[in-house]
Amino acid sequence: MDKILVTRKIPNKFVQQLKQLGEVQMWDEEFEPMPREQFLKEIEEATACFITLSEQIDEECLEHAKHLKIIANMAVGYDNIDVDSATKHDIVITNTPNVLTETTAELGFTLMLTVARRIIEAEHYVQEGNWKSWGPYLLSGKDVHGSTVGIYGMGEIGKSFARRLQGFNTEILYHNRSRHEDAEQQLNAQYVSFDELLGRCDFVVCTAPLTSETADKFNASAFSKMKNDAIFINIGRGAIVDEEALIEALEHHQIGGCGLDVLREEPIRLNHPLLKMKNAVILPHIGSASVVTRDRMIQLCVDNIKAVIHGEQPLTQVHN
Ligand code: 8YV
Repeated sequence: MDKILVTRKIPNKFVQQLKQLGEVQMWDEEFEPMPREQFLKEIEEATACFITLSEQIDEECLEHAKHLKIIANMAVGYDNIDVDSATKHDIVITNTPNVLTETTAELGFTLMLTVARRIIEAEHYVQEGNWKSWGPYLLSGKDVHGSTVGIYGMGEIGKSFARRLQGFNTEILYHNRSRHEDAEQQLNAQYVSFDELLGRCDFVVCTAPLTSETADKFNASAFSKMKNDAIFINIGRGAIVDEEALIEALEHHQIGGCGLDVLREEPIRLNHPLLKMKNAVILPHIGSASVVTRDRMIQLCVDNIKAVIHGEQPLTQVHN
């Protein structure tokens, strides 16, 4: 009988589907990852494995996975997986593209407006009893409408973000490793170099995946090229940003503010300097977190596992 390892507690409706395919071994915690040692032990017997970003799939893990045919990653990003090694071990890797595009772009947009209009500061101001009177520039922020917005990473989420900008009368610039003529024609997005994007934009939004090309792309040099009141948003991956350089840039008013849904180290440690900065809004990696989208992501993982166990092509296989 096939053994299916699930490294996080998922709703029973999905467990029931997996039980039709084999014996299910599920880690019973929703907010805590399975300890690495236990994971390495459990994966030895598994034919299929459902994982989240908390699991690192490296050579050590793959060597333990003697019977494994598929790893279904509950995320579109798969920088937690050594895909080349997995391919050598004949293990199929799948991710969850498309189903989360709109929800993730929506979170990015929320974050941009939140930082631009200083919503978190404003809410704290009210909660802390500071709202005594009205002032001409009280908590005044920055307009998105009429601004220039730069998208770094014009994949599906980048395009979805650009679609949302259409109602805001913005100039849209983008930088990507390759040009996207569909985005240029349909969304009026203009392809520019990375430096031009940094220099011209009022908002710079990173939606890129983490790769060797994007790692540390937003470093001291990048922040020094941005406008002093520019707002930086990251919904891609934390390691695309040199956080020390970002903190310096915020402290020295090289940029105006930032909104981050992804961090180099997740969860962020409570004494992290970014948490003390008024012009930084930090979220706990909730880009795709709507109930409907999380359901769709889990269902896609289940469908991929089902296909591989039945000897069919998975729906969304990752290739390097
Ligand atoms: C997920 C994400 O919420 O899909 C991704 O790559 O970053 C998010 O949508 C997260 O990865 C959960 O595993």
